[in-house]
Amino acid sequence: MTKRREVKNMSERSSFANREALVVIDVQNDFCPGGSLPVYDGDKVVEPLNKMIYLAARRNWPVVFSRDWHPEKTTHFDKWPIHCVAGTEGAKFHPGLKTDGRFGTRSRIFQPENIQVFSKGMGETEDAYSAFDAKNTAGLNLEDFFEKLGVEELYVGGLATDYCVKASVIDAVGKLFKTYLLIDAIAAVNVKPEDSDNAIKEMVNAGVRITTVDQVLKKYLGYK
Ligand code: VGL
Repeated sequence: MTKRREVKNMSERSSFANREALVVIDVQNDFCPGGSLPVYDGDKVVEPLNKMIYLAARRNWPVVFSRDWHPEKTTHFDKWPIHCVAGTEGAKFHPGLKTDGRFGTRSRIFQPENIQVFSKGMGETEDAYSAFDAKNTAGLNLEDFFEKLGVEELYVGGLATDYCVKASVIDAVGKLFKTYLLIDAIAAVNVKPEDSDNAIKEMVNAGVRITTVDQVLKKYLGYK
């Protein structure tokens, strides 16, 4: 397979291109305990993802938060309980998630230059499991956003392993991003108990690389 960096002429890119980016999938109240479509232990992803957001802040990696942002009426709710209706409490990000990406003290602040929310599933017949179906407030899709920033390598975590994480990761690999799944920063819906394992197998077969938050922190910051 051609490497992503061979797809576009490098000279079109900024010399300050960010090679890596963090993608946080759908860490919203409705997918967490107490929500309308709760993932068992869904909120366990918040702490490891905050560590990754800290790393992104330190290294100035772009950070993307995707979110389900559904209309009140959608065929998506024929398949699922009503969840993540745009503007509702359930659609908000988990309150513990560091969505501003801002760390440090007054004298030394770290915050990624590019930290953005991408919304999906706004159409009335749209499932939009994949973050690559999402758009930011300017109407830009995720692939074009990464292309502009020179991003080639993605670290992905969030909810849920067997739906939106899987769909996003498989799209990412298909679009030739070198893609890492943060195995300790995901959780599954598990309509059937084996769904999580099967989803991970599918992602691995598609070409994702498995890693842990601690491994990534060690690689880039030299400690956990
Ligand atoms: C999701 C089921 C329905 C997810 C979204 O975010 O994984 N799962 N809608």
